[in-house]
Amino acid sequence: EDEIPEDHPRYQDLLTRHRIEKGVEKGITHLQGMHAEGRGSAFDYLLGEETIPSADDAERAAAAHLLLADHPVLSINGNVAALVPGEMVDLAETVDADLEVNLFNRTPERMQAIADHLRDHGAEAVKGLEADARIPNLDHQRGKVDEDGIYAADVVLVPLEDGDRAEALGEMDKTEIVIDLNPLSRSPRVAEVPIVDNIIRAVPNITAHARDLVDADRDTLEKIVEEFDREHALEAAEERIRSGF
Ligand code: PTJ
Repeated sequence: EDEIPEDHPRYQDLLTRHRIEKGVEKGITHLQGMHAEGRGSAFDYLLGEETIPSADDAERAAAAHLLLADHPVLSINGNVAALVPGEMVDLAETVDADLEVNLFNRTPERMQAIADHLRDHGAEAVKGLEADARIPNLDHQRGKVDEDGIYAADVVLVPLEDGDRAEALGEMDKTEIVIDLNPLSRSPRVAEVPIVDNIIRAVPNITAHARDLVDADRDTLEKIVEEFDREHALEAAEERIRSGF
């Protein structure tokens, strides 16, 4: 990372690619994570590589949901762990959420490597290794969750999530917050709060909103949640990608 000059016009994109490559080398990120990153990077280019106003609104609504939750859980996969490990730990601490490793391509080695990586970045407890509950209507491997984690959660943050799982989680009556750069992807389309932004910008911004709102009363938080318009968030992102404004 030290080799990438910060004034390079595509600094953030190069940094992201580098982190994913390192993640693959360390056994954290799946090879498919590189393809996912490539797709995300193309959408980000079209968005102007910035947090658009509708994404900032979504990030504020996400912070309000997480603060209102009884049992919020942040889901971590191989791309999330490579890109924003410390930032996810910070967010978990700020909103008092659990961190749970939940993989599309689940292997015991990657589960362990990611849990260790999160602990290296300051996480105290990491869920996902028990896998003593299942998300209904999903195949055995992908449905594995912790009974006292995602299974019991009322609000879940699932960044870069696969469409089937996003749908199955939504059917479990959870409030789902999805971060995905593709506004046409099924995951943001089934989410109560779709955040169309790069996870690298989105997570620190959710944390900043949460810090700002941490002493707010329930009425204020509920108003932010009610006023958020998910359809508008999806349309505004698509409009920006298609026409550049
Ligand atoms: O670590 P695992 O085994 O759980 O696998 C994780 C990946 C991401 C490989 C797996 O879930 C997968 O294949 O996902 P998809 O179907 O490729 O979807 C990834 C979505 O994330 C795509 O819509 C991308 O546009 C989007 N995306 C990629 N990078 C970013 C992103 N969204 C936000 N920020 C990014 N940096």
